[in-house]
Amino acid sequence: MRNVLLLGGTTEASALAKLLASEGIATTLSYAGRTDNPRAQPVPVRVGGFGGVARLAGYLRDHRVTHLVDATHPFAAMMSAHAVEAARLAGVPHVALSRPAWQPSPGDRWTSVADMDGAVAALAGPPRRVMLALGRMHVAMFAAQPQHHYLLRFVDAPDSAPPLPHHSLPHHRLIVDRGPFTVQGDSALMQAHAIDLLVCKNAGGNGANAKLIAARNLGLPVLMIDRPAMPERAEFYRPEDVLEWLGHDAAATAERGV
Ligand code: 3Y8
Ligand code: NAP
Repeated sequence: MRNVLLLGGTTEASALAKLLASEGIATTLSYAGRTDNPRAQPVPVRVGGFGGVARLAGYLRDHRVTHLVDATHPFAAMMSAHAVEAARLAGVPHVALSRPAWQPSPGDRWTSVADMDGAVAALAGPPRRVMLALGRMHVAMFAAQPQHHYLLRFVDAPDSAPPLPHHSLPHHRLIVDRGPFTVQGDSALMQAHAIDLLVCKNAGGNGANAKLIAARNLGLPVLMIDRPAMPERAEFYRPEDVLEWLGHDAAATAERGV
């Protein structure tokens, strides 16, 4: 009897949850609890951290999880590292469901930086009108470059208003919106705010690439933050491949008669 724990928070995770529900495969989707109203899912949902690797391994054992699927975002490096380690400790088969990194197309004006610090350093220089499409968790780092006008986009309105003490980012505007976004919407947003530089993570996938196409159409430069290192692991890019992996494995389990 398959019992899947699906670490979610991405478009691909939601697509897989729908597929597993339609196949009648017992699945629990897990959110960290970062947003106020996460998307409803067609499978049972749990919210909140597990409390580290050992506790995640304990969860896998206590809930008789038969397969762990890590479909978290490519920048959720700590969750992904914990998932690999906990699955090994608990002896539970593990696979990742991710998406290929975005590659520049002809006409793209990308400057790649290794990480968030690299993005902050790359913003040294005269004032610009910068769209920080990075969410909320790392915005405070950009206080090191207060000379720019920043357009911020968060999923939830911050508890404190303004989103950041004005002394840290004196010039900023906040948009509260969750993806997936559209090329038309992102183009209009960038033009309305006279954006001249886009900063984003190389998230991959289609849930957030609208801004890249919008920037290309508008001839805007992009500061692209490369992904953090991920542990060695089996990785799929399509929910259907995960289903096959589950089906294949279940057949093997049935053969072993366990
Ligand atoms: C809580 C679950 C679905 C999944 C939708 C995808 C697409 C829309 C694009 C921009 C970039 C950003 C951000 C983004 C996108 C999808 C996907 C994706 C980027 C939700 C969600 C959760 C989160 C957490 C949130 C982070 C933030 C990052 C906003 C739900 C909506 C910037 C990443 O306020 C906070 O603390 C937000 C934190 C981690 C990064 C950050 O540093 O702020 N995602 N995003 C998940 C959990 O609790 O476990 O609320 O429904 C999911 C999605 N966000 O099912 O439709 O597949 O990537 N999410 C980035 O890519 O740079 C927005 O604005 O252009
Ligand atoms: P992270 O930094 O890799 O993880 C930090 C800790 O948060 C983990 O050790 C774990 O806590 C908890 N956690 C993370 N994802 C979880 C999940 N799906 N279920 C239960 N606990 C989880 O993670 P993050 O970058 O903050 O991402 C958090 C969530 O937002 C993930 O679901 C991810 O898919 C989603 N998301 C992130 C981004 C991004 O830019 N980082 C973008 C879109 C969506 P414990 O150690 O206590 O278990």
